[in-house]
Amino acid sequence: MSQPRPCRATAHSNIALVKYWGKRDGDDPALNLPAVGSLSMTLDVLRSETLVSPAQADGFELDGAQIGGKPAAKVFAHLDRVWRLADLNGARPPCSVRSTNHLPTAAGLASSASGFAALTIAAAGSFGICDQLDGPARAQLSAWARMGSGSAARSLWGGFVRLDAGSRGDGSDCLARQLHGADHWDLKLLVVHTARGAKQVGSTGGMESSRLTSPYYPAWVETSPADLDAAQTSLAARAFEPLGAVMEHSCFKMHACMLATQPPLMYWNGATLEVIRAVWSIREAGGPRGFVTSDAGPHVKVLCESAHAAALAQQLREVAGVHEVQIVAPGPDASLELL
Ligand code: 2P0
Repeated sequence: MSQPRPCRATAHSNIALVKYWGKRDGDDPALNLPAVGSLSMTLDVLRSETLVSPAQADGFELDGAQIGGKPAAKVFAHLDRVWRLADLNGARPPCSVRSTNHLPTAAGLASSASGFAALTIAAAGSFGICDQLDGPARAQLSAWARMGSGSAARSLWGGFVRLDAGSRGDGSDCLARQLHGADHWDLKLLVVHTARGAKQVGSTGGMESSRLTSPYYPAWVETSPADLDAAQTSLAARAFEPLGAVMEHSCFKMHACMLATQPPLMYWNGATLEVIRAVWSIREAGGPRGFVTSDAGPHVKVLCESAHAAALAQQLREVAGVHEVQIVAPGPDASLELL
């Protein structure tokens, strides 16, 4: 290959209904193998668009600003990884990477999921590895995206996606797959913003710290497979209450494990708790039913049936400390465009 081709990829963010937290101990860290499987919903409006094109020297632009330092180094290292994994000869040619995040970056809203998925796809297209995302290419790129960021493996597909932890040391059974397309079930996720700006402790360091110090970590890993299977069954049957219940359980187990980490990982703020309590009291009072989840950040995501979304969103906008409530639907597959 002489020159990279200009290619653009779009990948949508995803929110785990059953969470990933922790990496497998003892296997090659470069493979970034999760200790637990996860199940996610891909989101329609929250997405990353990434353009990879030939350049005189490596450059990374995010939302129109030149970026250097660690974030840029991670991007270039991922380009090197894709180059190496594709068995391409010689040195990787320099590339310009231009990304737009249609979501807040590094605030616990899965920007690394959509970002690394889009980067992987755009790089693969640019390096001539694939022209379109057929089934095998999508599965291959999902595994490569995972090496950049675990949750990115799920953003290759739209709808509802399961990522299995697997057990083989080479990661060959750590695979993501689509369980259902976006039209399987008319659900909505309310993204309740309770803060602005980036989170303080990144996920990668946080989960490693939990593995090393949280006494609840072994229980978290041991009980996760049952949650995954229960969620998959409820999802297939479109059984809302059981899906919501297991989703909340997975979320609170993960946060219990985080809280028992030394030093504690507390990603919430006061408004996070107010929103959780509001969702519960509305539900208990027979109002629009929602179930909560939250990630490595202070925002709350509320799963509800479409018919209840607008009314529930309106009530949550009135909770003190809430900046914004977005109503998000299941989103589409990631896509690739040769320019
Ligand atoms: C998830 N999170 O399943 C969980 C829930 C955060 C809490 O995946 O180290 O950025 O790059 O593999 O994918 C965030 O972790 O971590 C995440 P790395 P990633 O969505």
